[in-house]
Amino acid sequence: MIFGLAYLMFTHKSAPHSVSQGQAEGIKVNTEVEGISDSSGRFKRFWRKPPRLPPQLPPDEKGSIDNHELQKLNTGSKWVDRQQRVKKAFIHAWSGYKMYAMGYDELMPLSQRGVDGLGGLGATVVDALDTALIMGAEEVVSEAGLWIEAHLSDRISKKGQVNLFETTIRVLGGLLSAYHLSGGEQGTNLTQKGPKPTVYLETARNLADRLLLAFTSSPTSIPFSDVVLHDSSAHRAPDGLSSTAEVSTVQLEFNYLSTVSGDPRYSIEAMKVLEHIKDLPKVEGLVPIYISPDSGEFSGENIRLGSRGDSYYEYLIKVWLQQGRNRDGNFTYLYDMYEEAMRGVRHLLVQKSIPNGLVFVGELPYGPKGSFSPKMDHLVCFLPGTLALGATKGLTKEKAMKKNLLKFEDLENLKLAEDLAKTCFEMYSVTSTGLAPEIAYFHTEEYSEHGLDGGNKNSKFVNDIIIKHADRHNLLRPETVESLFILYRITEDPKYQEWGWQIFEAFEKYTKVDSGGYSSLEDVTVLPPHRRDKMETFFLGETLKYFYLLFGDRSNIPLDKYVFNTEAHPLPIKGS
Ligand code: DMJ
Repeated sequence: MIFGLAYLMFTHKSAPHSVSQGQAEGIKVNTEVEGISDSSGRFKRFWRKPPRLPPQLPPDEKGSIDNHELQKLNTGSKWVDRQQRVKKAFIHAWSGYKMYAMGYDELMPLSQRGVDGLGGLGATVVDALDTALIMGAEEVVSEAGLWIEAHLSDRISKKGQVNLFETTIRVLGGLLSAYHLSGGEQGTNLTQKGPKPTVYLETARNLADRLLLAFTSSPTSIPFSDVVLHDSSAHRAPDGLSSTAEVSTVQLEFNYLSTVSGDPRYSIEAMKVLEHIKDLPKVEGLVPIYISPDSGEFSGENIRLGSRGDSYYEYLIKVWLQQGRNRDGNFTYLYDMYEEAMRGVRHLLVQKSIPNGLVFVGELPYGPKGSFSPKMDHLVCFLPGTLALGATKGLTKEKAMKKNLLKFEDLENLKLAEDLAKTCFEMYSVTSTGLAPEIAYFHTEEYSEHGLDGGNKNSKFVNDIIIKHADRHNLLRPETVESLFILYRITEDPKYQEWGWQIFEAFEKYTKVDSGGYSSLEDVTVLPPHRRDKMETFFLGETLKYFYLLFGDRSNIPLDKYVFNTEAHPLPIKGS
């Protein structure tokens, strides 16, 4: 074990700069620092001929900037520029939505109209608001805030069927985050714009009171999947089953609402789900993707960390983290479930591709006795971030090591996190557009298919990753950027920022719509890619927020003080 630990510590030291040649060439040297220029030979000359100072004199005494300081300034302002590019992208996305779809759930940027795909609560407005607060996009804060104040409560009382999970993570989560970030609960007051924080809290309660019916109408602790807002009724999904990830991904939001409202009902109902799942039989901590609200049992044997399974694992650790340093023993079961599940992932789901050994997480569609499928949804790319967070609990790796907080298993999880983040990044690099498909398969001894590569013949991994025709779309999803952000914060390795920038540039190039907004793509393997005419709410709520935070200062929403819900809405950790 001691050798294993030493091995992990040595092999796991991140390379200080593993940016590829092509990437490095694409980096613009910032010109803001006096005496430095990017394209002219002056830059090289500056370095070749250092000023003739007596070597024994420290540079600061001569009033000059030393090389290290200069490099730091240069790098710093490069990321300030890049962060501003993300803010511009956010404003472009918002302006398209505002112009053609204000008040609808989503923008169709090519048809220049709105569509209600999530029940009609203006989901983009609420999903985008805390991103605007974090970026200091004051006009958006004011437009979104005023829309919420004027319309949302009315919509909540009049609209029809909404999905419990989608509405909780996007709308309830967005409102609660906006409440905190605009100064409610003496949170971080990021703005004077928009309505008073209590407007967000009251709207959140109004919504949650109806969503609660999904729990209280069910004969077990497992909620129904849908609620009809106008008649306050709750319903099963057509096949009677709820998704495991959906029922277990509402607790952060309901817990926080109980804390700030003083009403314990929200938290009690939501936590019953996890307490109930704790006692159900599992496969090395892994769970099937369906669960019945009628029997309270899992249904089927399909195990995966992609759709319908993903955020079950994410919330086990995040709900535990949410309780803060003084969390009592009542929550330890969540940490134990998380650790057991990650052991199960490492044992049953992780394999390496051939010929180049990309580490990936596959699926067990027929349970542990059935065959392994080397299929990985882009959704699984949340896992590197969650694993890293679970390992250091939001501290930097350096600090956690110094404080002797990392167990052998934490180091294993951190290593897996870094390997998987690399795979997720390569899912982008391997395609012609530089954007990931919705689903990838991995070439293994047991599984191969020819003629289904991503189109980028220069990628080393073009034969490792297989992309089927039906899976070639890109919905502007956030998971990889989310993991790059968390891994950058935790490992402090700048390669994660560079990878993020490469992905951001690909989004800019292929998904930006001139008249406003960004569009999903039909096929990321062909140039030019066909566009799909939809801007998902999570592009503003998550993808652009994570880019912005990845390129910015680590003190902005620190990971040991906030926990992000699965839709990237930060909620404060108790006592922080
Ligand atoms: C988001 O709504 C959330 O991140 C959810 O957990 C998974 N799917 C989308 C983003 O891809």
